[in-house]
Amino acid sequence: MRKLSIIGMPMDLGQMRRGVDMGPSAIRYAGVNERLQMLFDEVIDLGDISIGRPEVRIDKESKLRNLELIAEKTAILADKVDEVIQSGAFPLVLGGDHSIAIGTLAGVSRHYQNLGVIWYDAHGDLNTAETSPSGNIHGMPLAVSIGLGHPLLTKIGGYQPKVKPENIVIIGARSLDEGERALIKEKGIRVYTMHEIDRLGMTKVMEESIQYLQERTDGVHLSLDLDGLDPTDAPGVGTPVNGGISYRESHLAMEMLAESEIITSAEFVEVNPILDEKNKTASVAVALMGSLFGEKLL
Ligand code: 6HN
Ligand code: MN
Ligand code: MN
Ligand code: MN
Repeated sequence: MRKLSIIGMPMDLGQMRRGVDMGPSAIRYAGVNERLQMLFDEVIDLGDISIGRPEVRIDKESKLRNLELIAEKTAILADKVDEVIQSGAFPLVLGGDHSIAIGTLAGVSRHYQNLGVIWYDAHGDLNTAETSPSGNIHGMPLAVSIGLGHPLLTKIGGYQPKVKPENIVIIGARSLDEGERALIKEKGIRVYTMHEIDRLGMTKVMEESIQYLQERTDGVHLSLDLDGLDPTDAPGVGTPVNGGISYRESHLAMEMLAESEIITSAEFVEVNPILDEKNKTASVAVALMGSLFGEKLL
């Protein structure tokens, strides 16, 4: 029996643009439950994790925005994701800004010896307090997950790292900060930038990524930041970058992941309905979920 559990994480504390906290509502409004019900025996919507309306607080020492709150809320998400996996269901997390991945990965990684991650994003999200140009934690979750960053974040769940750098594949990168580039080289993180996607084509990029992860991991988490797509296809995001992955390429990527059956958990993040055009970006997210979970055209 194929079960899916949806967890909403309406958190906008990892960046400065309000509205991304409405991401889960926008994605539900776009029909996620109905769409996925066709593809699973059971879809359970667990509702949203409560974030409240906390005031912005900047950590004096590290200068990190909302550090303690993010640590607290992502730890709650980690436990929820853990419970879902224990229940035998596939965890699907709806963001929220990308800092929520700190929690998702902390929960998922309890269940795998060699967790793999596909980071579908215009950005690397590999900053630390030292390298971050913004102090925004949504630019840091992948670094946190490999054990780099503020201990309040890296130590969630009591162990680190959550993921080994060599088990990560970044797809769609086109805006990397200097410190992130250095880290990618130092740690040997596999990255398919837009350059590789243009040159090789998405088919080859996905074939290689899937084979690479199949060879070394026992589960793969898909962390899909909607800003990985081109802003013409996904305008409702807080940090858009031109020259992104197309809607069609993204569908192809999701369809190939569905065929490969490697994905064991997923999150869709950075949907901001306030910045969107008639809920287009949430609708794109739901359409991509359809492909990821095995919807067929014929
Ligand atoms: N995201 N690299 C920039 C920063 O502020 O660290 C942008 C991060 C964007 C993060 O889109 O999830
Ligand atoms: Mn991101
Ligand atoms: Mn991004
Ligand atoms: Mn499709």
